[in-house]
Amino acid sequence: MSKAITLQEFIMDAQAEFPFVSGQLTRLLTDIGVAAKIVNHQVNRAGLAGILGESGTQNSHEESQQKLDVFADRTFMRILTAGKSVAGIGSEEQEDFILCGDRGKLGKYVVMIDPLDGSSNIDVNVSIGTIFSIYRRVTPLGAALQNHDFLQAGTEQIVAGYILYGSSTMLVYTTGSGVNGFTLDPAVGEFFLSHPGMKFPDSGTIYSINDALLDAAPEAIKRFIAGCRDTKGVGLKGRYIGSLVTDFHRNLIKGGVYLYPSTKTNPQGKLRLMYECNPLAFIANQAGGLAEDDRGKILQKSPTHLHERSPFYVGSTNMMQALRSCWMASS
Ligand code: P6P
Repeated sequence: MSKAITLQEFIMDAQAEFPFVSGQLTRLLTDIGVAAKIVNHQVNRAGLAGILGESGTQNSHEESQQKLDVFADRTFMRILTAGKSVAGIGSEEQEDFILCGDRGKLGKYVVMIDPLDGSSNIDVNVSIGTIFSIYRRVTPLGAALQNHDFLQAGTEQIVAGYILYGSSTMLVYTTGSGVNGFTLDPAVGEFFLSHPGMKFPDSGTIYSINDALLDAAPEAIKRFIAGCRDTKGVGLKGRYIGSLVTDFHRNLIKGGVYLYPSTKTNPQGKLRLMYECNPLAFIANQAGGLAEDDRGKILQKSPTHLHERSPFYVGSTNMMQALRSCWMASS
């Protein structure tokens, strides 16, 4: 029986292919794994640790922060800063970019992160997740970080990944050479390679959308969902958990499409471009799927603000092409 490969071994093997690298990315990926284990431990005991519920504070979007939101944000900030590979961090839980100070002065990377997405599900024990993107800083090492170090198009991502705190805890990420999934074995506190070379099935039977948005959504979305429902026995299923990482991961494994549309009241939808849409779009593309907004490609968008929103449609190629046909038919 072949030896199970740990996340650390996988990361080190990947670095060996690039003999002249500094090792900062290896350290950064390792740090993400460590932070994930610490957050996972708290998520798994949320009901016991007095860490359920609201923290009494609000994030920059005036959304009440769950205690675990704050814990996850502080944990990733602390560990990524200590690792000295990161010069700055953009987080859903922080109004502005966070500079990593002296420790980050020679850091080659900036990180965009949603520390705990779907946190409104914590108190009802539904799976939640962390989503992250890694970019190379644009300004020279040692120089003061500028906005354009952070506000890069999704095509510039070096790494994108998510942690799913579910029935098991998984770390799924890509460095641009495919998508690999690692499952945490809590008995030994290690992530082991469990899902090498993850691929979206070309087609799927699942569509994921908040049905309450449909009346206010674009005609193309209404047309697409009507088509999903008019299956004449094909048997498409509506599955929507309301936790983006969980909905995305299920569709990645089984085949399907997730839609968070623009609406009349929210023309840019709800999801955030930098730390929700772009990382999952990079992963989707690397897994043979497609990801778009109302006008097509999402990774090419030039961001103007850390917290800007974007309509987001992502999933199996054949289903996304059917959605494209609905946009064409509605134009
Ligand atoms: P709605 C959670 O707040 C989140 O950002 C995603 O995890 C989730 O897919 C979406 O919002 C749910 O939004 O409007 O359907 O409750």
